[in-house]
Amino acid sequence: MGEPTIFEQIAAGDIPARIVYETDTVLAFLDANPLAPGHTLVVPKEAHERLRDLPDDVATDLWAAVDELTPRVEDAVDADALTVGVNDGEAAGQEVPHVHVHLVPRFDGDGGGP
Ligand code: DGP
Repeated sequence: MGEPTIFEQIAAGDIPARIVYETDTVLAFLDANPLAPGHTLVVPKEAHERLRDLPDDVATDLWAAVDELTPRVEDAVDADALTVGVNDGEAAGQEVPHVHVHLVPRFDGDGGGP
């Protein structure tokens, strides 16, 4: 076993984070380097590096949480839309080797986006 990922350490309570949602298998917390107010990361508690590595039950729980959280995050910051994304692999910009889904609130005319 390798070193626990930073997101496993957050799930274990060893690193503080602004946790906004938790189930037995999934955690969501505010991104430490937000692209917009309310930028949230949704992660499986179990560490898997790539989407392709997720067992079916973990993937199901992760996407169910994303589905539940998208309206909540958007409404919480009164956003007009959300960018929902996964950097799946280093060449795609993935810095933390633990699957995470970005929920980035978007505002009319904010000029951002992938
Ligand atoms: P990515 O480039 O897709 O791997 O995004 C990693 C995100 O993780 C980046 O937006 C910043 C965030 N992040 C990294 N370390 C921490 C941390 O210790 N706490 C929190 N809350 N977010 C972190």
